[in-house]
Amino acid sequence: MSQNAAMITLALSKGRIFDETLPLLKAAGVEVMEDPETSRKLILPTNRPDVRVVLVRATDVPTYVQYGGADVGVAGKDVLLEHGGQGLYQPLDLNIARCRMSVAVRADFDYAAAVKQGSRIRVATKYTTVARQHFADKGVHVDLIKLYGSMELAPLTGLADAIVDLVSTGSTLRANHLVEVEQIMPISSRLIVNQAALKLKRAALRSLIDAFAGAIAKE
Ligand code: PRT
Ligand code: MG
Repeated sequence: MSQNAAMITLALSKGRIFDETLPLLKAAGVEVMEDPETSRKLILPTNRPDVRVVLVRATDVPTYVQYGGADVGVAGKDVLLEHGGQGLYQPLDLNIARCRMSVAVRADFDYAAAVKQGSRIRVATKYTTVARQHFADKGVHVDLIKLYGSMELAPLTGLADAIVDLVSTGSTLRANHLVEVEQIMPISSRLIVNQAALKLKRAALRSLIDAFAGAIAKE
């Protein structure tokens, strides 16, 4: 548990999750006192002495909350599916940082032929859990290549036939002459809570969860 029993520690990642969580926090009466884009601090105070924000990588948010380095956090469904969700209570879909998980290929690649039952396809992705399940459900043998970024490059260089990646506007795919051939699932960010903290700091966490729920309902 984060050291102080009266303190609630909220884990956020910089960028879209931080930016899109701010209005929900504000509606819950919490205002972050520093701008993570200009500050080098990793722990940001808020207007509430009992609430602080810690900045971690998006993929590390579930890990911080699972082990009690933070009591609560905001993480994308993509990140949660890869993490597995152990030790996490997921009370709310915040409906922010929305996008979709999709399959994309080079425009000249015949995806329909490549995913005929019993066939084999080479897929590069950061999201190996989701991709493995998706192709297993289709009865397609998949060779997965784990990447940590710039997935779009894989089909262009011959590293893979296809990628599984997040798509929002589609402009990254278009800029790299890739086409989205299948949507796997819609993605948004969830509020996650450490299960032990929920018992030990029940009143404080409940009121924060309820305030977030009220803020989402208003949108
Ligand atoms: O960027 P960094 O390496 O630090 O970490 P991160 O990529 O894990 O964090 P961040 O802040 O980029 O993403 C945090 C969360 O935002 C993700 O876990 C998703 O749940 C959500 N999200 C929403 C997105 C996007 N939209 C999105 N478009 N995450 C990534 N992208 C990327 C996508 O991977 C692709 O490279 O944006 C590109 C596509 O965007 P379009 O608009 O060109 O289609
Ligand atoms: Mg990113």
